[in-house]
Amino acid sequence: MQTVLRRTALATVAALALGAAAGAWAQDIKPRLIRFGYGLNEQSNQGRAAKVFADAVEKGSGGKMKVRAIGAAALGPDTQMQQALIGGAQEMMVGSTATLVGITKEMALWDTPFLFNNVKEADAVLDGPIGQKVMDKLAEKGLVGLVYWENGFRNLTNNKRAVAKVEDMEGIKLRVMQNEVFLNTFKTLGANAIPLPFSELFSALETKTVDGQENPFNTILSSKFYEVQKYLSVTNHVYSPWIVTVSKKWWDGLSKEEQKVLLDAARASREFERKDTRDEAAKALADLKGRGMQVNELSPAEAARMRAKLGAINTGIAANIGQPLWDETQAELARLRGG
Ligand code: TF8
Repeated sequence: MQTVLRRTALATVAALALGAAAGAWAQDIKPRLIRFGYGLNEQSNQGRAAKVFADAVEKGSGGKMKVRAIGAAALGPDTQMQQALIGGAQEMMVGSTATLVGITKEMALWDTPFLFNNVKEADAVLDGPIGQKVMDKLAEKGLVGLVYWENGFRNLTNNKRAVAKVEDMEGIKLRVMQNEVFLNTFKTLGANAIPLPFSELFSALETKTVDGQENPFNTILSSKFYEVQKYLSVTNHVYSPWIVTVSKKWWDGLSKEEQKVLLDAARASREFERKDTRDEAAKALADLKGRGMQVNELSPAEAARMRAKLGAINTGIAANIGQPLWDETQAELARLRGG
């Protein structure tokens, strides 16, 4: 009797499991239209990777899920798209982690000047438990983070003078991202820091509302900043990630299958994007010189002085994101550096 009962129970469990699996296949990928917004133009590294993501989603869903990638901030600057995602009016976007700091304070970790020495460290931390922990914080605010892409190491351009030492920053009207850490960083360096959305940057440079800006080589090239900027100083002062995010309101209504299609496609796009960005960055400097930019490096001594001056910023970041997260990151970096 016991055995019979047990057998029946097992058979029932098996039947239920089979039924659930069959049901999952039959109904769990629906036709979906996904508006995926981003700020750079289609010819940028961001635009190329958005297309790779769109293709991967289409393929992974057997053509049912369609991504409409919309660039050049046509759906608004980062902060506006973030609100649209939170409200459920837009499904997805990719943008700077820096513009998310007002929503999720832990994102400020990535704005720490000179946090990573190289892309290997950046990949390890961003794709590891610390990166995940910071990304998971978004859920409380109505966003789901899928993956980090590379924006890259940021460098300074301006129209006033070649910046070879901290003192050269004095009085330069510098556009910064809309975030306290960037504002403080460049105030500390003596610049007149002015927060502006990226979508307004080219015209602000053109009309001389600001003298300069800072972004990776790729963006200086793809956004044609070389047309309106003379000096390029290789400062590598911070590594900026991009982050692919989803409206949580919309995400919660997706099946597990659909969520997996998006996550798999996001991971594939990350692999493509980082390689593409690094390949482009390696050639971009020569290209920018060829287009007439005057490029200078910082001597190791001047770079060290700049770093030391920015040390003060770190205390504020640690306090903001919480000392435990700061300490955990420093420990992880020490481990990666073999310390
Ligand atoms: C910046 C960022 C931009 C990104 C992009 C629009 O300077 O580096 O590249 O926000 O997603 O604003």
